[in-house]
Amino acid sequence: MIVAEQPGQSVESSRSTAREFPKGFYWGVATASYQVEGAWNEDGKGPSIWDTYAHTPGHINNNDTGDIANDHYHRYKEDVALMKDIGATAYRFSIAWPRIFPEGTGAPNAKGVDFYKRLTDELRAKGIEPFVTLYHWDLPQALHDKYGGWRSKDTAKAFAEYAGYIVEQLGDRVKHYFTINEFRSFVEAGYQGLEVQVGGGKTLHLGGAPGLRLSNGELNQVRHNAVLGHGLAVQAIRARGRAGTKVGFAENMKVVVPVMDTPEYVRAAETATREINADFTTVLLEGRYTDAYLAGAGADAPKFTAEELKTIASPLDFVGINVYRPNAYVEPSGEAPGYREIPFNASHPKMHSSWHVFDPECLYWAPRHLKSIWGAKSIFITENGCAASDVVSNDGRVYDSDRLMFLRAYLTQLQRATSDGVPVHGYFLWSAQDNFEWGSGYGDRFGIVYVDFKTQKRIPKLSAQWFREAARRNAVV
Ligand code: GBH
Repeated sequence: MIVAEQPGQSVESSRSTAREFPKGFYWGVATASYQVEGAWNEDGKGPSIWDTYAHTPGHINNNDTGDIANDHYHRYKEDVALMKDIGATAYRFSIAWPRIFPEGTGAPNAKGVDFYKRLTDELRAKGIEPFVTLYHWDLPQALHDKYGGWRSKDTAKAFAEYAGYIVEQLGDRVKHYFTINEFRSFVEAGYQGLEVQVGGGKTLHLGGAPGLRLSNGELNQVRHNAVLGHGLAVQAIRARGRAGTKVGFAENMKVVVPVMDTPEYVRAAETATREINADFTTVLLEGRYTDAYLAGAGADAPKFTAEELKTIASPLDFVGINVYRPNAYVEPSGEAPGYREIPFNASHPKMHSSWHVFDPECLYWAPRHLKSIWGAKSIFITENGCAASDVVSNDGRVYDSDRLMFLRAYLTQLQRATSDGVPVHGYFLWSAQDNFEWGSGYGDRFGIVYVDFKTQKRIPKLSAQWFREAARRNAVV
């Protein structure tokens, strides 16, 4: 139907409404303590399992470490100013637990707490909302030595104690808290030694701290202790936080994409989503392990009580998910479990990281499933982004055209979810800056700001220019 006399104007007006996000939508950038802070042994900080792991030769690409990283601990003011420049209205960062409790438990370290007070003051002065992650994998080494880390429920209890202390200290300036970042990643990388088939007969080893290779039974117990730690932390935050303090988790829920958007296929995708996330997202939101999960684990199933399940599913204010890739495509099946996974074609497009399968639709389906399966009322995309082979060109700029493609395509799908009524309230781009990418060291660049790690010079990339305009218009541009 042709309604416009002046086509140009009509395109412009439909574009601005069609691509807009809801009012008040947060445009955030994200980082994590070990990946950016540096200052690994300053101001009374205790060592973390990542300090130990990265200091062991052979663990990290190029034997890189996070000892200095982005030196964010000292340069936080410059970094916050840069966030302001690129239009971010929120910053998701994590707190290094061993800065607060160098021994994991016991006496807090005032200088560690002070750093986060200075950082959050700076953010608030610039009108950037702080979102705190309490655990992004840098467990105090002392808890690993004392308890075996997450193998013990004592670590879960210590985590709750630490979480309660943080909301007492920062509650006047920070409203939003995520307990644990990516349960699955740190458990499987650190306690199993994750191996990923990347095609062409190649296997990728994605190990992480503390570098263990546990049996299946022990591993399932670690998974359970981690979700229990989350639940205990939520209770501690409710008990010790102020009115208005909000809490959720940040999990990389596996994303299931239906082959097509029809009721039967969507039902198959929802069934698959519950089952393949049974050990984390499902138990966190339902307070029960699915029958199929327990039957599949058999004698290796975790040991737990009914009381613990209730704790694990303590009511939340929002759900955070890190979304990078689709994990499965499914079609319905007449046989149990009611869906069939479709293999990924070898030619399926990928981003720069070997594991990073490209499909913007995962950023549509992940939040839609959260709403339709579990009735989520408030959702944050706590991470999304991609690595790219960024270089500084002769004119001094960084042209990350592939990241630009990625962001525009993925955010178009996220916008589609919000216009379908899925309650997504904010988006955090990973990452605010290039940083220490775990086992890949400084070899994988995920930032929208380039960092020269020799000089600590920061250069906003082309994608930062795009992000600023999108944030300013609250729309896909
Ligand atoms: C996130 O995890 C982290 O939270 C963040 O610290 C990190 O820097 C960022 O993403 C970028 O990597 O997905 O099945 O192919 C990374 C997510 C999960 C990616 C495990 C690699 C390998 C298995 N990682 N994944 S798979």
